[in-house]
Amino acid sequence: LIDFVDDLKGKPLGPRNVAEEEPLVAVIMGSDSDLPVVKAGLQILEKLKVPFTTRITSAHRTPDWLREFSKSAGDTSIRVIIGAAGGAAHLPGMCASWTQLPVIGLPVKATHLDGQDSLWSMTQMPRGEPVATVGINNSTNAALLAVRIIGATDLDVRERLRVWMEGNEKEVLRKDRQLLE
Ligand code: RP5
Repeated sequence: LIDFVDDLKGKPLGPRNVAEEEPLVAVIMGSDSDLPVVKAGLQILEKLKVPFTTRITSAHRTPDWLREFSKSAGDTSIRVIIGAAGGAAHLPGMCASWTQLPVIGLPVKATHLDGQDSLWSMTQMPRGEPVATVGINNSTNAALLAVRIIGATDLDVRERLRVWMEGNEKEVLRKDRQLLE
């Protein structure tokens, strides 16, 4: 990837609705054992300068805490929630039932079923309670989807994403040309 931060130099930044330090994305997970998977997504949020917060809110071990967090998230600076979980993976679905914020489900490969259990669980939400689920362990896409949702109304974030995508395109084209050498 190109250093997209360099590409942004000299470009004006648009006004922000929320102070830089206030999190726009909450990344919640069922266990600290999910962290290694979540990490790539956090790096994306860091790169694109989207402030985030991370919490451990297990649907089964700390149900009251998950409920409290989910019910109050909408009263804070948070605009999108990424819910990472393995196994039964009820976390993002339960979270979605307690908030009107968009919830992105990140299925984590944590059991002998290789994350398929979590993927299926997250996608089988009942009508009226959507969870936007990404691929197994794909925290990069979970973060990028969160960035897109924020970027729908935050032109500053959208511009950073555009530059980042341009960098990806250049990189793939560079590899394509390398094949001919
Ligand atoms: C889920 O169970 C967590 O999200 C994690 O992916 C999985 C295993 O948790 P640990 O037993 O490693 O804490 O709730």
